Amino acid sequence: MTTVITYGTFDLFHFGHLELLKRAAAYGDRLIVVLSTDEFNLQKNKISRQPYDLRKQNLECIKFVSLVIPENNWEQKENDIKTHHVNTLVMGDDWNGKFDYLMPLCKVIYLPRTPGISSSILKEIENNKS
Ligand code: C2G
Repeated sequence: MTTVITYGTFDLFHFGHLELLKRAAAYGDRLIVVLSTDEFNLQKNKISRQPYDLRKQNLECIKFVSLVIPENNWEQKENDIKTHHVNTLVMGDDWNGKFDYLMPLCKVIYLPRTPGISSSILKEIENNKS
């Protein structure tokens, strides 16, 4: 059983998120998504449109997502990797290099972001409509 892990806010879930998760899932038998809490988003200078529970529901509908757990801080990754016996951490390449310090614990892979879509773009569209 090989385990992949990834982290994010996944606000206003969109095809860029799905493409990332789909590619990440291909690196193992199960995919764990560590979802930023509303409180942690504030530390990331992000205010998500959707609350944690709704963002969690969205992710739990995806058949190749095995588990969704909360991301409460920047420091928990090492413990997450050990607790869940993670083989590979996958992130979009906007994070390129940022998690290399975890390489002794697991493989770290950065995948190209899907161009042309982001939660911020969707928020802009929503703002312009209202
Ligand atoms: N992503 C992508 N393509 C997009 C948008 C997002 O591949 N068009 C990827 C990001 O690179 C990230 C994941 O989807 O790997 C989730 O994106 P966000 O919800 O924006 O997550 P982020 O704020 O980057 O949080 O500790 C790490 C942070 O929690 C990551």
